[in-house]
Amino acid sequence: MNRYSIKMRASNKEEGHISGAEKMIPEEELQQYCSRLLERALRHSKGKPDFINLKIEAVNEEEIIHLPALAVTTVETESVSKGQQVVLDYLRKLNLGRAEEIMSVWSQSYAMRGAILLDADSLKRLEPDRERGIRATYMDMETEDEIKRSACGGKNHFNEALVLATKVVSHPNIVAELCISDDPDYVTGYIASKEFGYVRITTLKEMGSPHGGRIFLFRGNEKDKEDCISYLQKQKVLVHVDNVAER
Ligand code: PML
Ligand code: MG
Repeated sequence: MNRYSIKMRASNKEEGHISGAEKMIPEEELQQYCSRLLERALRHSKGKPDFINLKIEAVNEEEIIHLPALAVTTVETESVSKGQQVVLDYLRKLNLGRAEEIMSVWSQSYAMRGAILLDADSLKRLEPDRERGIRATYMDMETEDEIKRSACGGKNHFNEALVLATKVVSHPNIVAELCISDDPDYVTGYIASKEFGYVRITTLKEMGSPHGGRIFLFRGNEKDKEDCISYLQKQKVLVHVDNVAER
């Protein structure tokens, strides 16, 4: 099967980054997805873009690795502070001694297109370009389910985030990922790790807030860091989302 990667990003002068998306789809679906992603860029709750970039590249099937999706747990929280407490508890369960300090770095990711890559112990930021951050790319979901397939051109926060988190935390040097959506009308966020899977937290920010971003928590040496950045930005990954386990 001939597959193509599509990357969409949209921005404007006032807001900066507005929207971004990743797909890796069969050639027959290329036209349909380009128009869906364009639609998504034009109708985003963060604002009207004055710049839209659609990048399309052929993908060699042999380069793709296939991963099962992380198991999913949902924690219902009725306030932002309770949601943040859940994240803190998981950071501690992962033996991350500087959990509060890690949480306080999160806000530095809010205006970035990519994520912060943070040394989990020294709390040093490791991205070569700190304004842009590290963007995990070249990934999509793999599913036999026709309904999921046809829905995935529009934005499905959960499916897309589960795919991204599965790719990210599968790297041996990533300890965990933290995410709050930057979409003003979406308040569910998560902490993902190999140990605890994908833990959704239903309130991680106030409704209406455009502040969101990601931290990838890393543990390793300089060589591991180079491998990790290359994996996050270049490795092609398809994530099976059928039979997602609920914890
Ligand atoms: C985003 O806006 O890209 C992040 C979405 C987080 C999804 C959290 C969830 O619903 O599980
Ligand atoms: Mg967004």
